[in-house]
Amino acid sequence: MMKLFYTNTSPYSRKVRITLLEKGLDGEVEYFLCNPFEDAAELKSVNPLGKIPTLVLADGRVVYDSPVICEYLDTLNTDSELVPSSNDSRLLVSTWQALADGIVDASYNIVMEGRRDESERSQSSIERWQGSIVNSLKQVEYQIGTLPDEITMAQISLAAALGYLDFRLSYLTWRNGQPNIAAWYEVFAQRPSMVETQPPA
Ligand SMILES: N[C@@H](CCC(=O)N[C@@H](CS)C(=O)NCC(=O)O)C(=O)O
Repeated sequence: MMKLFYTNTSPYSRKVRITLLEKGLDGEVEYFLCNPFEDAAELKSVNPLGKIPTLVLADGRVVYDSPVICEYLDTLNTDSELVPSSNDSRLLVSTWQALADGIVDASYNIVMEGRRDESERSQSSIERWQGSIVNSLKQVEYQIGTLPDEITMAQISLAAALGYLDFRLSYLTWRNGQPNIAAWYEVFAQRPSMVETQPPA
């Protein structure tokens, strides 16, 4: 049995959980709730970075971070090919994943910055991260038609990012000015893997 260190609110963990469900591997994982900022001794004993998601394989090997975990999970069966094996498709999908993960990175940074004492908070950093989210969303709106027809890590990563924007940064109202992304997400968000992994209200 594999073991996944995760939380219900972590967008990177959600990406992995969606992947597990889409690959039909959900039953092969023990889910271990672990807040990296609190009781993280066990997590740190396997991952020196102390970050979630972290996956421990049945043979004890430890896998992180989220793109590496998802790439590994994709090799476990051939039910779907979430990371395409052909070079051009893989490049497209991996770059989509990097863009979506970058939106998550900037969003997560804003959330963490907001938790700092006001005297330590950097407004200029927050504005810079918001700028990169806005720019990235424009790019996604423009290139949404290049998503592969079949489900891949591109769609899963994008959906995890948009879900996190809704969850933590809804004031950015990302749907405004991005009708194509909004229409795409409305359909994708209905997948059971998305519904099951929704962050708590
Ligand atoms: N690039 C990593 C990012 C993982 C990450 O930053 N996870 C956050 C939770 S959402 C975390 O564990 N933070 C703890 C910390 O920064 O110490 C991935 O894709 O897995």
